[in-house]
Amino acid sequence: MPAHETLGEMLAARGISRRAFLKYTSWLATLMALPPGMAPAMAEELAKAKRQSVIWLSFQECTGCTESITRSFSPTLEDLIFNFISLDYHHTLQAASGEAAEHAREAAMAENKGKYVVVVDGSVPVKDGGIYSTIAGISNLQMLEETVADSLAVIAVGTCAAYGGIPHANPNPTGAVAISELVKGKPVINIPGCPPIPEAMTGTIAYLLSFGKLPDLDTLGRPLAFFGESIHDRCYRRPFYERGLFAKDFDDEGARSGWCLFEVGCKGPITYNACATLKWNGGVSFPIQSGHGCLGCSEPDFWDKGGFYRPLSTPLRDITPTAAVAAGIGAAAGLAAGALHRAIKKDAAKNHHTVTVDNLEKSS
Ligand code: FSX
Repeated sequence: MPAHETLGEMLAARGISRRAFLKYTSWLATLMALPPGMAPAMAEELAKAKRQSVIWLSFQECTGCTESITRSFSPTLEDLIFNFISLDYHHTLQAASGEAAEHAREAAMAENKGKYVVVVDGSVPVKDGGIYSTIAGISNLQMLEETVADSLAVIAVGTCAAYGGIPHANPNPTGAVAISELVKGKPVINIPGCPPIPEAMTGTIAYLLSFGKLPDLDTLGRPLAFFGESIHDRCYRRPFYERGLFAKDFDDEGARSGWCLFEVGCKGPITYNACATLKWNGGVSFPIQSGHGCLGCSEPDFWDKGGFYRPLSTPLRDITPTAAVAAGIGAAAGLAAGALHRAIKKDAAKNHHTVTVDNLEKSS
């Protein structure tokens, strides 16, 4: 795509009609909970936008985040949006290597001073002067500091970049930290998930391009459009939870009947992400639909919290009904637990904090 070409021109050249483009922005606007009528404005602004320079840095990570975004269902308009940006530097995807790659990063920074977006995946090791991860002869810390200095904004993709992730897990031998702990004076958007949902990444970039501003964020810096509701809020197994119908084992009758996975450790009630609505692989499925509870990978310290197969709190387990009264007490327990979680969430919303394992357990 020529540098002067707008997205609208590029789409027209590829045979994408305005109607199809409007359909896409309507979907995106709905997804991001924008007010009615914003879709045409979004289409207009996005069509006028020119290439956005993006510098993508990968530090301590497993490359799952890049795998996720590159394997979004293709070909789609999301791909075009991604093609539309000028991805000037990306450790995994760039053809250039060595000095040529570093020159590309420096050139992009010089040519787009104050305008480029830095996407970071992976955490940064700061112990012992940051020697545990170096690229191009400099520490990750140095590369981050010099790259963000003249940027417009920073997007930390993946749980490693957003909170430290697995490299930060106890005993954290490299002193891994989150990007937001190191970047000062620039806005940082967190898109956690191990890995994050591709549409949460492309949607956030599209929003930045369309409106030239950050989307609404929660207290953890996550776009509310994708992280405003818990997995539990939108889970298709929720009716079973409300009725007190829980799988006790991954191979019992409840599991085979698709009942709620709360008692086999699902972290859906305290995990904020769009897995239950956007799903994965083009909307095919998500872990809970495949029979496994949510691990809570888009929340801070999910790895250290562990307990992947332990229920979150005790009220349901403690009053697990006997067969004789299963129907009555089971339903009541489910309703009580539902009420408890709703009360905690209401308090969280009122006080602008996120429901975590700690405050859920404290309240139980
Ligand atoms: Fe971390 Fe991403 Fe998990 Fe992996 O880049 S969020 S380990 S999916 O790759 O950083």
